[in-house]
Amino acid sequence: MDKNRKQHQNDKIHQLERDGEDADGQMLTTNQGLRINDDQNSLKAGDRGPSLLEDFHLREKITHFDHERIPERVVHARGSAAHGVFQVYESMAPYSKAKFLHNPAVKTPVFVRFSTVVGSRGSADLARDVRGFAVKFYTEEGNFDLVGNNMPVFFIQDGVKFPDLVHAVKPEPHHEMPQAASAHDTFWDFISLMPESLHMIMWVMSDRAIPRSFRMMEGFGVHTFRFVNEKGKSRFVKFHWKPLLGVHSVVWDEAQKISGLDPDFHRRDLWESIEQGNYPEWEFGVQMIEEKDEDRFDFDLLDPTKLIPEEVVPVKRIGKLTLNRNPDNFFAETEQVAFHPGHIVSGIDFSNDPLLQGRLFSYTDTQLIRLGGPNFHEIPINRPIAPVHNNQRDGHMRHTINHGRASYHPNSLGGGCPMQAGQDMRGFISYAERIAAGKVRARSEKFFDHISQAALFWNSQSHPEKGHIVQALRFELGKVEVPAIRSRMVGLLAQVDKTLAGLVAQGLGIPVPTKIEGPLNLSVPAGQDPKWFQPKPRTPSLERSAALSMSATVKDTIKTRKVAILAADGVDSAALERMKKALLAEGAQVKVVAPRLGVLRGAAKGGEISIDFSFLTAGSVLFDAVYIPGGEQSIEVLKGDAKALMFVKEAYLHCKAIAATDAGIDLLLAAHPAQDKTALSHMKGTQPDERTLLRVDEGIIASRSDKNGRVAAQFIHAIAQHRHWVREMKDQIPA
Ligand code: HDE
Repeated sequence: MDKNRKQHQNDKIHQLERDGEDADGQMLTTNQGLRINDDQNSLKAGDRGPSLLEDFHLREKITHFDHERIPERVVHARGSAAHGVFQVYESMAPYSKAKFLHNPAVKTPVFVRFSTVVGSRGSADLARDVRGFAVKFYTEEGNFDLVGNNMPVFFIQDGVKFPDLVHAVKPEPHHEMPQAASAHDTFWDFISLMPESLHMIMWVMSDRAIPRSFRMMEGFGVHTFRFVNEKGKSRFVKFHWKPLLGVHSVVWDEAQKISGLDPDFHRRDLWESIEQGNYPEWEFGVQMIEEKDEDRFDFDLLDPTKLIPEEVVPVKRIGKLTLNRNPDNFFAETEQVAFHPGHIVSGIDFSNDPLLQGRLFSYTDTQLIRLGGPNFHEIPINRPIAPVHNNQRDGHMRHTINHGRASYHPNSLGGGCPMQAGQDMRGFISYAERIAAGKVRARSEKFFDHISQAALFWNSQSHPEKGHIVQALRFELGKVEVPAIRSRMVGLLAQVDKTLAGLVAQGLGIPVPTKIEGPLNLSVPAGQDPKWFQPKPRTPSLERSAALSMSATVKDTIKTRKVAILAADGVDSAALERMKKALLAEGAQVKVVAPRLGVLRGAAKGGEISIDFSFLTAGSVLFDAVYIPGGEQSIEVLKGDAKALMFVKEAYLHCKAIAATDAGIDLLLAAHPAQDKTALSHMKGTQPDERTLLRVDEGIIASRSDKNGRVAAQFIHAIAQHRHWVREMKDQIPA
């Protein structure tokens, strides 16, 4: 067993190992355990004859192969997962009787699956999309699944609209295009008729939809849940995951290029980080609301298109999630894991959010078709570590061999077992919410303000973030073919913000409609006649919320960031090694990229450097920053290499930190977009005061005489800022 696995044993891992298989030193057998003598030739009548039906090995092998696939998830098909642990910081017993939230010494095993929503199983990781963030806690009192997303709100308010939403966003049914993209007519047709989607649309059009890494995104339970304590007191609760590395994203141009260069970018990042011991971490946060305060908000707590601003109810950080072990087998674990928002433990309960209520039906139902029957809870990854005893029996692929005659309750033949657990024995009791209502198909009128929080999100974004939202909408609506859909959508955006709508309209070359084209979606306020619904005008009670912008996120670390060092034969190997050492000391990863693979000869005697990637196998979009060491000969080669020039140019246009020393500055100049050349040209061939060369605010750190090693320190600071958007204002040239 490797070190990583030994170090991170927990109750779930022990349990999984009972089903593990290891072929080291073993003989090849059939599924019946018969040793196979020849796996190269089928059984034939003569060496040129037809194959014989008798060949049970051939038939078994091919039949199994023919049945290897199961239906992919109808949504969230593309995913990646890891094992880990959760530990609470301090006992939450005053709020929840859930035992796994009581003892800070207890490490609860978890399995976490991240996903995109729209694309199929083989689609690219960097699609513009919501990311699933599903956590299965294997608690000693049963499994608790927190099946959330990386955005705190959702497109729709009621589960009954989910099939419509998914049909609209999936590839169009007549020609199955486009794959893993919302930029097409059916999606925007639906959205433009569903004003309740507007808040979520702002999130999906923001850079949150193209994360830098799963390790650098937030997670949200989305719906309001309940905490219930030992005394039966209930509080409403919203769940949050806060990444310790901060929330960071790539830019759209980059996302599209990553999808070509490495469609597994997020999957690889998660896998490699765990293999390298850089365990991804999140803090678990809760916003708790007293029952008596349920109506104090200007939106309904049951409405999943609204969030509770952190300024209004702060997020209390109550524990930490650490992912420390990759799965052994993708299919057995990541593909077969079955999450369900209805898997809860005593101390946690549901609210009446109509979207959550719809989900409570859907997830078991979907596993029946996807995993083939009602025994999916017996698949190793889904099995709780808490004991399971009940009178459910049989069905496809039953593993458990239940002993005894009695499979019913009450019984006397089995001594009345298994017994119901009283409250004092931690039997689950649903929260006894009082409900006095008529049975109606309706939603509360408080759900109808679709604009205020969309505007709150927009107003809370930094200038560059706003620019990216405008560009995303221009891109998405630009791909729409029916002009009326574009126009209707711009009309809705105008309800959120006139400037936003104006900028999008300008990119599309259309006017902003003066009034919303009706009728939009039909909706029925409680107790009233059905009517065509128009969004209520916005009534914001809060203008801005800092937590909604990524600009104020963690920016004091370069841990796990990937830095490319560009070099060719004759590179200043001493400078290269010096920079590499400084970056590694801060926890970054450093890769040498050169015109070819193999080993480089350094300028100094004896300096040999191994190359990690050639310009053919890597692009700047796979890195967070670039360093160009000097060495006249190396720089001459790189200047003549179109791919090396493109590498630097792209890194510049994607606003990444770039450092160059000595002759390295000449490559930077050669690759630099034309209009900025004047700003940099004073560096060429002169020895000016170093201060003028350190353009730290723009993330460009260049020096022809780095005697005191200032470049490394400044470069590290610049990488930690993630991106230097100030450059974006100057340069609109796509790389
Ligand atoms: Fe899901 N969703 N969903 N969903 N969802 C599924 O379950 C569904 C919703 C989420 O990594 C499916 O096992 C309905 C909101 C995640 O395996 C399916 C509705 C949120 C995952 C399903 C919603 C989510 C799923 C597909 C509206 C964020 C991936 C396969 C009523 C809070 C879990 C499966 C994994 C998966 C149905 C809305 C998150 C079909 C009907 C809101 C992270 O059952």
